[in-house]
Amino acid sequence: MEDEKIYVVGHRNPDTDSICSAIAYAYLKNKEENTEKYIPARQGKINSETHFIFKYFDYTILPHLIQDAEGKKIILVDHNEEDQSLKNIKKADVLEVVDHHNVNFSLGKPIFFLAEPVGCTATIILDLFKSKNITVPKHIAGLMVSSIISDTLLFKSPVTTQKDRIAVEKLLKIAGIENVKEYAFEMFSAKARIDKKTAEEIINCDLKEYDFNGVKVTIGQVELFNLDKIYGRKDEIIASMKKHIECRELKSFVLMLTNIDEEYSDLFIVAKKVCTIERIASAFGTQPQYNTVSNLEGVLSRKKQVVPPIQEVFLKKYSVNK
Ligand SMILES: [Mn+2]
Repeated sequence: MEDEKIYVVGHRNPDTDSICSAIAYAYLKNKEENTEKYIPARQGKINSETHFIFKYFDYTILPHLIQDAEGKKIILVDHNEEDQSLKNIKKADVLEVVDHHNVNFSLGKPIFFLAEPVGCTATIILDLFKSKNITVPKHIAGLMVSSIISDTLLFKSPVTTQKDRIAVEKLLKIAGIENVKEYAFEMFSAKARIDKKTAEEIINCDLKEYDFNGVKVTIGQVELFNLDKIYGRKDEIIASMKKHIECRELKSFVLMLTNIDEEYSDLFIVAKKVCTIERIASAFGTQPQYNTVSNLEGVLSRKKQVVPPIQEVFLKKYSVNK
């Protein structure tokens, strides 16, 4: 009998870690079980940073595009929340989860669930390669090290742990990258080039949906070397964000504009109600100016520095109303 396919997939609007960890983990599982049934998959287009990485390592096989999980065997990497996962994920057979995010997951059976508070899924996967005694090939090491560089912003982000640094050191050698700073700069530049992108592409590049006690909010992030060009297109971007919350029936859209050079973020915020914009700004102890919160110094991580304060204000709102 032919082996049934098992799809390894990262989150919606996939970033580099979601794409590359799916590839790396599917590779590991196939080697371990001497099979080809594990298929790297993705939930959408790869971004310009991931595109650069594929080209750099001469990797040409895009993960298989899937959208509906119904009836499929699935392994989740780099996410575990239903809101960030495939359509009908509850109707799938989820076999494993390997992730580095907040755990928000329930299933009616025991599974292999590995979550570690490190900067990147690829860091966890490297451990698994080691524990199973499987060699990391050069191109996989390249994809994995790129994931860690991307998720930790080359160690600038507060999500970075010592384990991520050690993993990068090991993987750089296998991947044959000599100058990590230069390589990271090229990677980030590929992502930061927004000239040729439409407003819709810019806002969709890296966004995640959250359900804060019934309030659906999307939080996106654009990483840039300076924010001038994005402010030059502010009207267009705000319009596109408004359209997005209408289409997906969200309460609000927060877009982090992260200056990775000077290490701060501004926020563009749109919401159905002005008071919601104010509430979100209040999470950062400030008032919004024309849909904008400026100069959040040192704020680089959505997961650690933006999601928790916003979540807190929505929880507060609910406890007051109840
Ligand atoms: Mn990740």
